[in-house]
Amino acid sequence: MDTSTNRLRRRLLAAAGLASLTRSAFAQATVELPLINGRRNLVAYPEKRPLIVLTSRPPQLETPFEVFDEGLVTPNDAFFVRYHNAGIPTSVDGDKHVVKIGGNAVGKPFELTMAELRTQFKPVELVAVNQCSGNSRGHFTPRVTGGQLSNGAMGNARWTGVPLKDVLARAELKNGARQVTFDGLDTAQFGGGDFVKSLDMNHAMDGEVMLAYQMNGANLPMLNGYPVRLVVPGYYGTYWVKHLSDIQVIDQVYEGFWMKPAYRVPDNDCACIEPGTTPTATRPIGRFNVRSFITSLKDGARLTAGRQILVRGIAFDGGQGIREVAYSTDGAQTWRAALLGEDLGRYSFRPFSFAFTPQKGTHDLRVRAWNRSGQSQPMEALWQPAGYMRNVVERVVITAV
Ligand SMILES: Nc1nc2c(c(=O)[nH]1)N[C@H]1C(S)=C(S)[C@@H](COP(=O)(O)O)O[C@H]1N2
Ligand SMILES: [Mo]
Repeated sequence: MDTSTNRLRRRLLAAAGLASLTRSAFAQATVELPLINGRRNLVAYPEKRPLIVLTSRPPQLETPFEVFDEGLVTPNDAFFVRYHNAGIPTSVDGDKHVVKIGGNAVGKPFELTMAELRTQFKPVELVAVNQCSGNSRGHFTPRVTGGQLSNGAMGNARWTGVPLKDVLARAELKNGARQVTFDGLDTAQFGGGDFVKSLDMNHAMDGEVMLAYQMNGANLPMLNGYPVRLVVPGYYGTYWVKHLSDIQVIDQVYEGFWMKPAYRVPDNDCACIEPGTTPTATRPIGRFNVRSFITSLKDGARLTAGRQILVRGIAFDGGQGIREVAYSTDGAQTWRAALLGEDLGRYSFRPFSFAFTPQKGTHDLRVRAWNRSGQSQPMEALWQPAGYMRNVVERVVITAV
C-alpha cells in the first residue's frame, strides 16, 4: 500500500540521490603541484583518465607524476597533451585522412592514405620518450612566462610506424633539398600562426624519424595526434607534429613562427644564460639533455625509521642511452651507484633502483644520471628565458619517524 509516509520517503530519497549525484558531477578534483599557484584541476578528457589541466582551450594536460612509477611505458590514457592553437580536430576519419608529400624540392608529389601507409611500407617499432621543451618550466627561478608545468609533460611509449626516409624515397628529391616541413590538421584561430615545424634534410633521412600510427599497440588517442604523427626520437616534443597531413621538402631553411622566433635556445654549450639577460644568438631547440627522477617517493614523504625500502626512478637522455645513475641520501655529499633496470632502448626511460634504510630524521635524496657520452645533469639549475630544457639534479626530502 502506498502510504503518504512511503511517498514522502521516496521523494526524499530521490532528492538525496539527486543531491549526491549533483555533488559528484560538480565536485572538482584538484591537485597541488609543488609550485607557487600550483593548484590544478584534474579532468578526464576523451580517451584519457583524469589528468592535470594547464589550459582547456586548447587542452594542455600534464601526467600525474605517480604514473611514472606504475611502469616504464606511459599508458595512452595517461599520456600528456600539448597543443598551441585552439583549432584542434576533435574527430578525424582515419579512412579518408591523407598525408600529402610535396614542396619545391620534390620531383614527384604524391599522397598517402592511412591504408597505404600501413601496407606499402615496412613498419618499425621504437620505444621513445616524448618530452615538451617546457617540461618543469614552473620550477624556474627567477620564474619565466609560459605554461607553468611541473614534471609531467613527458611520457614514454612504444611507437609503431614507417620511417620518414622510406616515404621520402618515393618523392624524387631534388639536389637542392635542404629541409622538410611538417603540418598537421590543427589551425590557428586567434593568430600565432599555423603550427608548422621543420627538420634538416639529413635528420629527416636518418631512418629513425617516423610517421607513427600506433602508440603502445593501439591507435593514437585523438589528443596525441590520431591518425598519424611524427616521432623524432631524442628530440623535444615540439617536432613531433600531430595529425600529420602535409610534408614538404624545400630548398631553404624554413623560418615560420614556430621555428623562429619560437622554440629557440641560447646558442651555446649549456643552452643557458645569466637570469634576466637576453641571449646574443639562438638556435632551434634540439635533443633532450640528461634527466633523472625518483618516482617512488614524493618530496615531503614520511617513512618508518629503520625499515628498508627500495627507491625507484627513471632516467633518460637525447638518445645516447643512460650509462650510470648515482644517488645520494645525504644531500649530495656522498654518492653511490644505483642499479639500472630493463633496457628498452636508448630513447626509452631507463629504470633504476636502490635500497635505502632511513634512520630517524630528515634525509635529502638526490639522483644524477650520465649518458654514454659522459653528459650529466647540473647540481644547480640552469636558466634561460623560455624555460626550456630544465634538467637540474632533483631533490626529494623525506622524514623517517
Ligand atoms: N599538430 C600539432 N602537433 C604538435 C603540437 C601542436 O600544437 N600541434 N605541439 C607539439 C608540442 S610542443 C609537443 S610537446 C608535443 C606533445 O605531444 P602530445 O600532445 O602527444 O603529448 O606535440 C607536438 N606536436
Ligand atoms: Mo612542447
